[in-house]
Amino acid sequence: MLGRLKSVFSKVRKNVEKETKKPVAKKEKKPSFVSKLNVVKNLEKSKLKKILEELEEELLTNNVAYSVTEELKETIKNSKPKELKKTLEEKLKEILSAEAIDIYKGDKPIKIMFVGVNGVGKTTTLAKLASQLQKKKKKVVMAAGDTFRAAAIEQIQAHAEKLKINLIKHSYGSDSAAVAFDAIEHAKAKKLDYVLIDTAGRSHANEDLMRELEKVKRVSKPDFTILVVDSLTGNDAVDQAKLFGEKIGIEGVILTKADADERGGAIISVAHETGKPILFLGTGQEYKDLKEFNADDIIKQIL
Ligand SMILES: Nc1nc2c(ncn2[C@@H]2O[C@H](COP(=O)(O)OP(=O)(O)OP(=O)(O)O)[C@@H](O)[C@H]2O)c(=O)[nH]1
Ligand SMILES: [Mg+2]
Repeated sequence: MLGRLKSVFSKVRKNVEKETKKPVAKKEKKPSFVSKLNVVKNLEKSKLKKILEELEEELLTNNVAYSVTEELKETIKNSKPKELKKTLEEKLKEILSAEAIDIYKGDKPIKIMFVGVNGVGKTTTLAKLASQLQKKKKKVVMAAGDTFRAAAIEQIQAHAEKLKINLIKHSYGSDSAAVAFDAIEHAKAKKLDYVLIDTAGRSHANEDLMRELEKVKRVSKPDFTILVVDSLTGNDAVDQAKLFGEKIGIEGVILTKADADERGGAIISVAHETGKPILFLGTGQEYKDLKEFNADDIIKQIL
């Protein structure tokens, strides 16, 4: 999934290395040039421009946001040619290592609300997390907070039945906040560990729907509001993350469909633009396909 980014970064390193070596051949004629070349930006101007333009284009094509691309270019320019890999490693680490949150710690019941635009994978991800929590011997209740989309309640009910997990549901058209509230009361009465609250998908540009989501949040006071983002949506993923972050407030992000994403840039972009931790990557359609996010692993795959 990160193969394309790997080749982009390996190419820029090779290009810089190639250009760095050139003046060494002319060492006798121009010794001063060699000593001046302590950082990449001292490369011959036209060569540097070409290398960086090529990099920029390739990063943008692979869903790396413009702002991140600019930062990466700056990082490269200021790096010592021989230390390019290390400098990039540090930069990516800085981008990907937002202060972690621990969804396994807190007072019972721990309430997690899933938000995001339509079809990104909220309900599936909620069910995957429910299944993983169950494996950790945690007692979970799910709240069918999507009372809007046709068949949304049946969809989450099917997961609840398959996983043998309690589901609190109301009828279609009812108040989503009330469903969440009832699920929390249920969890308190039964001394459960987790309440996982599903919500209806909505565009971040729809003010009314965003207000409704604010209400669910106000009523349920989740410990963690998690934005679910589809990695395939590219730059829109960044806009979603920014707007949901501003309007609703989020503690972390889950990127889904990483299994189908050949570009990989969404990971870097979303992490950079939100400053929030990526908690998991969705890597398929089955319950097991939710992998804890590990920045070091990702960096190893990129560089
Ligand atoms: N390949 C792949 N498919 C996924 C992943 N996560 C979710 N899906 C699929 O994406 C589709 C939409 O998933 P849902 O969970 O219904 O998405 P949602 O955000 O709840 O959708 P709405 O409730 O309509 O807003 C389903 O077909 C899922 O199986 C993933 O990590 N990888
Ligand atoms: Mg859903």
